[in-house]
Amino acid sequence: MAKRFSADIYVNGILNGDRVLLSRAITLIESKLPQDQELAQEVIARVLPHSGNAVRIGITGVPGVGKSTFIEAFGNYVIEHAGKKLAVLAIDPTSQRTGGSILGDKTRMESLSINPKAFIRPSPAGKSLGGVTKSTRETIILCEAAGFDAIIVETVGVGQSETAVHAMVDFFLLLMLAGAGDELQGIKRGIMEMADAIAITKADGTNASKAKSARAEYQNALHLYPMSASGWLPKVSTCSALQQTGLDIIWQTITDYLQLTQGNGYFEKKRRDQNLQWMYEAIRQGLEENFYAHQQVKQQLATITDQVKLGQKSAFAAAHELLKLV
Ligand SMILES: Nc1nc2c(ncn2[C@@H]2O[C@H](COP(=O)(O)OP(=O)(O)O)[C@@H](O)[C@H]2O)c(=O)[nH]1
Ligand SMILES: [Mg+2]
Repeated sequence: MAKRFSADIYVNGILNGDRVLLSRAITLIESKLPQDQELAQEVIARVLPHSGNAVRIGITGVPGVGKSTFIEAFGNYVIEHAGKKLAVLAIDPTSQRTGGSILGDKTRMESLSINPKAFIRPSPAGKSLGGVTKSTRETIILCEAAGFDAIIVETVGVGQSETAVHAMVDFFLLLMLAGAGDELQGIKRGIMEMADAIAITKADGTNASKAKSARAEYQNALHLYPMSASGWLPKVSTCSALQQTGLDIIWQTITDYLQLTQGNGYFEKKRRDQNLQWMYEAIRQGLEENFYAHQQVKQQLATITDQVKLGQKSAFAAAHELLKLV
């Protein structure tokens, strides 16, 4: 077990932008030990008033679309040209198995990972999507309190992770390849609808013209969607992380979006709604944890599971019986 400091040390460290203590506090958040969780919650509560000042950007796209390479190039751009301090987090409930997430390919983020104005943190291992989501939300708060004013949350685009990321960011960017076909890219209708911008990646070399026509195609497709409550019309652009082109347009799109939604109140409303959603999810998770930790549930779960398996009890009756124990 890692050494545990007092809450004061974590809080002061974070507020002073101490990266080591920030990292340690995130480890605390990710820990399953009840003592760690208790301390983590105290630290979060105390730094919370200092959070909320970053632009939170979600990035998704199928494996191979170029997320890691893009985040490296775009991250450096945002630091250099917008003067931001950037934290890069990931939501990847599979990272333990595949090693596929940000630090799995740290080589693609070599320059960003040594940039003193960047902080890169991989997805916590060995957690369910719900667990990863909770840790990442809390990590956003700590990073903001530590002075990071741009947060990128990457998702590997499996299962429900896009929805989870969408629910914790201000701006959602979908990366797509030209000519790969929607099915090939695993793009379910819902994901394009969540996007505030789409960037066609790898728009360089022989791929440049294909990327350009894909851009027009997707922009047309987006016009068919109903106008979002934000009043924002999603933008499609092309970029090349390799040649570092199109990054400025994407950053400009994000600033345009912020200007519009901060002006019309949508930004604040979305943050408030997300906050409530965090609360309800925390309640649901707390109830579930309490349930499974309950002594009588622990004692009877195996027996009742067997009864359901053998058809001696209906699933509904079994659930009801167990729920009554708590
Ligand atoms: N030509 C070109 N190749 C790229 C570009 N961005 C990424 N790639 C390549 O695409 C592959 C997948 O990139 P990666 O960033 O690992 O994708 P991820 O799985 O979405 O994180 C790698 O071989 C990259 O070198 C780009 O802008 N142009
Ligand atoms: Mg990657």
